[in-house]
Amino acid sequence: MTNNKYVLNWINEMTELLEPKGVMWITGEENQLESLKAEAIKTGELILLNQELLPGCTLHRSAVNDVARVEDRTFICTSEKDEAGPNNNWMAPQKMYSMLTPLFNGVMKDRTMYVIPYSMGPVGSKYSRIGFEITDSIYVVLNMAIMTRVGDVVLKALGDSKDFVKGLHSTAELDDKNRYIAHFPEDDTIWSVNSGYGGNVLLGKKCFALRIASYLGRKEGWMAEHMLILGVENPEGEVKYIAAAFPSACGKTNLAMLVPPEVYRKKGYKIWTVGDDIAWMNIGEDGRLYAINPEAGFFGVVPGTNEKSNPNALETTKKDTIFTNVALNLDDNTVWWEGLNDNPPENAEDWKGNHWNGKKSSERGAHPNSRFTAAAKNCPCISPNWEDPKGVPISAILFGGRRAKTAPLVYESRDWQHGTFLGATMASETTAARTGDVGVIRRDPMAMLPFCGYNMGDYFGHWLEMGDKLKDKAPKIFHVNWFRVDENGKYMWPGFGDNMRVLDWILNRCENKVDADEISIGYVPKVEDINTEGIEDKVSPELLRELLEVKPEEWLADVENIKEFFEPFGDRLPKEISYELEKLEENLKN
Ligand code: GTP
Ligand code: SPV
Ligand code: MN
Repeated sequence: MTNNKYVLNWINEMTELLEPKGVMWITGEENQLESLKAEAIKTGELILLNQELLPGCTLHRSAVNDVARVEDRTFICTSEKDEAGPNNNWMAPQKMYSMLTPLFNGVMKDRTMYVIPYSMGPVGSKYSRIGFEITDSIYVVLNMAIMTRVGDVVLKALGDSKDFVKGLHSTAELDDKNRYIAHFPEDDTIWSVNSGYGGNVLLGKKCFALRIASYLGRKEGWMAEHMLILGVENPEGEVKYIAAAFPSACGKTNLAMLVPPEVYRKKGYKIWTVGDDIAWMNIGEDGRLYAINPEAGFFGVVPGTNEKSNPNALETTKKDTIFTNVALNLDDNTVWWEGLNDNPPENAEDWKGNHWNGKKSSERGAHPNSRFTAAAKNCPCISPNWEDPKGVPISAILFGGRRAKTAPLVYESRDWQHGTFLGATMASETTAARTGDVGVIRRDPMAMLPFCGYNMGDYFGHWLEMGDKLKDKAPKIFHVNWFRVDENGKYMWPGFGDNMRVLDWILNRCENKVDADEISIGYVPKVEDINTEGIEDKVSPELLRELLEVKPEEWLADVENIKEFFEPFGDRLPKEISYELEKLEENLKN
């Protein structure tokens, strides 16, 4: 397959460790992937869905105790503990290798070892990176073939270089105490064992494109971020790009594929999707910040996706999609999930494969973190520039999360340093995308808490350095919150397509077209500058005022919580961030 001696040496070493029944290199050819799919259907690893209604689509059920990322089993293994920081679980590399080696020893005796050469980013872009994933799971192979560019083209692009990430994965099916997702940033290596689920096993995604890449980005002067990328086309046909970091299951895919409200569509506005989860950002020749989407597909949250909330995502999943952990309608062999429609199937199987009557059962049909894996090229609003090797220039960066209170609908930072502080102090209610409690407020800087491959104190420093380099060409930084609730616990803002109205204000700010009020936390919109044409019945000026309200007592409580969160970072917390925190407290008290 390749003469690259670094690749071959490593593959030989791994083959000796894993003792596979056979080895198969993934070439990227359609017929190879098709025959693997057929094999997985035969063994039950995949269920073939109705091929007339959902051509090429399959359903996969993961083990019931293996349905989300496991942050408590995820490690950054650097020589120094401080390098990993208080934001990560740490173990010395040698200790982790020694602990995991016996788990991998002979683990593929009865299985085929698949070798997947893959590229994060368009093959040939100077910003792209190459990785290999060794796995014993066809599900992983087929997902990687959608989520990344795989096969011979990648080997060709690599040539004889030793610049690649070595990923090892085995589903293993051991006791779940033996589940480990270990990263060795100093060796460009990832070892994942005993999980079959998404972010734990699709090693190009969170493991490489965020944890390893953030580490590389700091060394090399670029950024790997948990951000969607979208383009807003105005009636004049100009496209401005926005990148936005929201924590897992907090609305990136939905915002990236937004359908503007009718009043905007009529005028000729359009949204183009570049990416829905990860952005790699570099300073371009003109000194601006450019983003590429390193992925080639979407691994999106299924529940809540419907014709109204996200028609583009729904359309994207109509062909060649792998559904994971949704309900199976036995009458027509299609899939169903909570929030698709009000008509759950009666004759069905739930995500665990148990017989399920959706009209009678009080149990869920789909797991809250059920997912679709679908190709970006099948998305109706995919940007014509989504594979541009130089990326797209970013005008604005958004931070946001799920905050029932405290955070207003939108506000703007005073400058890059203050914007970095906004990111560093982000918080959100936890979701089902990770195992653990749901709905608990936690601080999640830049939505990167589970994904930053090094000490977050240094990460904030890296953000500040990027700002120093970008100077007046830096994107403006904003904070948004679609999730504020009223006293009955109901969302106050309609969200989804109507988020366009907030993007509109943001771009107007970027072009100095509207004024704003400077208050303690930054700039907030004047109520009359948020366009509510067409939703006046839902969003009155009073409601908008409430959505934008900043209550000093809530914010001062937040300040205390931020201090507690920053504490363990000690000296690694940049002084600029401490300064911004002091200034915020002072502003709130005055
Ligand atoms: P990851 O793939 O885990 O990184 O998640 P994500 O950030 O892409 O989140 P996604 O867009 O899939 O949204 C997660 C959930 O939030 C879904 O159930 C959506 O229906 C819901 N959601 C998204 N946008 C909005 C919004 O504007 N308002 C409300 N109320 N809910 C939203
Ligand atoms: C997330 O949890 O942020 C995801 C899904 O995008 S996973 O790939 O599992 O990380
Ligand atoms: Mn994500």
